[in-house]
Amino acid sequence: MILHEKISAQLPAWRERIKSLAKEHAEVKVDDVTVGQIVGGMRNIKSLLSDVSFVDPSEGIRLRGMSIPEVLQALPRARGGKMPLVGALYYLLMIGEVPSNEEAQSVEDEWAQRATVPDYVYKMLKSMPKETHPMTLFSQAVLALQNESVFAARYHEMKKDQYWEAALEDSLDLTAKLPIVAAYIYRMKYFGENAKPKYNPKLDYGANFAKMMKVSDRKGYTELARLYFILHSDHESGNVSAHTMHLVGSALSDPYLSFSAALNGLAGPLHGLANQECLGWLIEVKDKFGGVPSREDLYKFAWDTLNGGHVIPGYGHAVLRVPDPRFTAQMEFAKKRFPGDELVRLADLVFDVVPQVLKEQGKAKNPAPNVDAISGALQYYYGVRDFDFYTVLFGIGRALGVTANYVWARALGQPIERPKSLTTKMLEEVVAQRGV
Ligand code: HAX
Repeated sequence: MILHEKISAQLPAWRERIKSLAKEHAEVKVDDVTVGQIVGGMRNIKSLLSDVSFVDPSEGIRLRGMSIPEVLQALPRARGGKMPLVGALYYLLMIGEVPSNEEAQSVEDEWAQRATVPDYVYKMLKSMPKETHPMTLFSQAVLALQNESVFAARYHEMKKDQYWEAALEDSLDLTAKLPIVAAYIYRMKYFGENAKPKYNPKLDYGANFAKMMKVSDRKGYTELARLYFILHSDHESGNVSAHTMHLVGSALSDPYLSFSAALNGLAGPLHGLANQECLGWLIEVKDKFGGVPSREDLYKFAWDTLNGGHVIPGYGHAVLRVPDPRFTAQMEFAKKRFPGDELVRLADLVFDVVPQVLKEQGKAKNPAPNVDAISGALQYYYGVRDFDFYTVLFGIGRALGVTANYVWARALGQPIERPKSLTTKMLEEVVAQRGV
């Protein structure tokens, strides 16, 4: 298998680099931790290691060193499409190199071979109460699939340096099954259908997802699915979903257990659920004003949201200090394909007004839009209008980045994570001793 071969070839050199850092340079200081960071959600403490992606606050995400426009330009495209193959992105995340067409296709082929979901998973999903949130169903399905984990089955017979191979098997299996599970949840929950979605091995990952979702503009939605999964794949390792995957995986919980936990973090309104919240906010504006409001009306509405004690979803970021390039890529997609769409025009106006409002309020360190400010509007355009499903879509994309990180964490023998906590009294004593 291509990913296995390529990682095997790279491993000796990577292991040497990590060994040298751990053995010869362990005492070198990287950062100082402040009281503000400890009481402030560990913001910006440099304490995680990932070579898969990096977020530059003034520029945005780089996936294996490549910016979003570079990724969209350089990766092999799906036949007849303008967007790259999702398999090409997975290759890039796993291997750190832009694949050839054949290499990208071989990842797509791996997925096609593994794209089956056991019956008991469908039965379990069907038996849940109707009102269950789709993210709960999605996370449950991943947990149920844990039954199939190669990592868990082989754990007792594997040596430590073989963990990554089982992790790679699980990662390919899991990522192959996620679009099927997600499409099943969508059709079951909102359309009352129980047919098991069928993955067509002749189509790529994005095209299969569009087919299984049964949207009316399949061609357009195929391109959006490819873009969406690529943009949502990774955002370095400190965000809640990626960090959860890393933390749980560090206990050698297999990729299914770890990813189910990551999804539970993604389901929080300050993280992945923000796309659902954001579209809800846009529609509230649209309904209140009977369409796209004037600048003045929107300005007042944004202030009302803040004065009501709410955040404006889709704006602000813990690390970024500029408009998120993932927002920009989605906005460009929408403006190219359906510039007259009311929600897209509204999202554009919000982009013009809300940063100014947040600046005036003076609290948010970053008044610019993040990935969620527009993603729901695009789904809405293609007829996927059940907001609470949007975080599931995010989850499919996020699996690509966090499983690549998981494989490399096992390959490089990253240890169990265990930071140290202090009591409030201890912190106060530190402050008193320093005399500040
Ligand atoms: N609207 C109103 N207030 C905001 C705000 C926004 N969009 N963004 C930040 N603030 C406020 C914070 O609530 C905080 O207020 P308090 O001091 O009263 O607690 C203050 O500004 C400082 O926050 P910050 O340091 O700028 O931001 P944080 O790192 O604490 O939080 C968040 C980052 C993304 C959680 C935050 O900007 C937010 O809540 N945004 C809205 C929700 C959202 O869009 N989330 C999705 C983020 C992207 C993502 O992870 N997607 O999955």
